[in-house]
Amino acid sequence: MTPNSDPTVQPVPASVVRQVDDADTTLHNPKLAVISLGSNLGNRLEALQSAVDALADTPGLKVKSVSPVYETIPWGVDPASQPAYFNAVVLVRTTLPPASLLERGQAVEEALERVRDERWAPRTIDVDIVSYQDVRSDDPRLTLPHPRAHQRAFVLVPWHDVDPGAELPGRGTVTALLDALGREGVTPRPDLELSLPD
Ligand code: A4P
Ligand code: MG
Repeated sequence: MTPNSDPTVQPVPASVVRQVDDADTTLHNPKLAVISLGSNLGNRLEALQSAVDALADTPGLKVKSVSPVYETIPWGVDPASQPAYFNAVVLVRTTLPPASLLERGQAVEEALERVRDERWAPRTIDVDIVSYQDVRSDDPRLTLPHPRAHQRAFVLVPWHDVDPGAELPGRGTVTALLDALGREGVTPRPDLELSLPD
């Protein structure tokens, strides 16, 4: 189903990870949040890029890194029933509290004309908050960390690219989670690239 699904294809080297200067001090006491982007309808790359741009345009938020793009087999549904996803992970520093960050993510989804019908239906864009610093929450409106992130190579692989030492609060390191889970169904697309707005 994926055009580039050769299992011998190696992950994209970290050198292509888009990153800005760590010395950025324009936000006062920002928190680090990890955001997962997914699209499997319409122009998938354009949707991911629009989401990155909209996040970067958010007051109180700076995009720190943008991962390479991966083509991924739909998770949670019959893989033959939906188009393949493009997935990426964005690291942000933000002074927005978690609820406001979720609201902003949902506004980005609305702006990209995402239609909400059944669960896990194809979508132009999905913006999920994977983690927000070390915050833990069971609130169904915003569960932190994201309750399914540890089971999803399409989240862990690009997250590992942008932050190889990352830890999923309560679940362990991303490296260990990936070692246990494997990278099946997650194919690098080195021909595609997301840019980080200036
Ligand atoms: N919500 C709770 N916690 C969070 C969080 N940490 N981040 C609530 C974002 N939202 C959170 O989400 C449903 C509700 O979850 C929201 O009202 C929000 O308050 P939704 O985006 O409206 O619906 P959904 O995305 O269809 O449901 P769900 O359960 O969030 O789905 P997932 O888990 O996001 O999975 N396969 C591949 N290969 N790639 C993908 O990107 N994505 C999904 C969606 C399924 N399969 C996929 C992919
Ligand atoms: Mg979602």
